[in-house]
Amino acid sequence: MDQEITLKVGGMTCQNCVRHVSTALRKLEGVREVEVRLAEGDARVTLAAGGATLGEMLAAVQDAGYEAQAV
Ligand SMILES: [Cu+2]
Repeated sequence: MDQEITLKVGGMTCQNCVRHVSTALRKLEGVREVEVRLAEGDARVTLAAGGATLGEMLAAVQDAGYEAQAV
């Protein structure tokens, strides 16, 4: 079953940032869908069972140069 996970993302200032964060998350195992919202400063990830861990998602966003934390 798919899971919906929301991450708080800090440091995004424009649509390029949104794209960087989306791309980083989409590369992860089991990620089906990513919706990053600039105004809200969050990312909603739809994840297949057995996919990436929360830690991997946070690390991916941080490696892309943004702050991330679990909600
Ligand atoms: Cu930007």
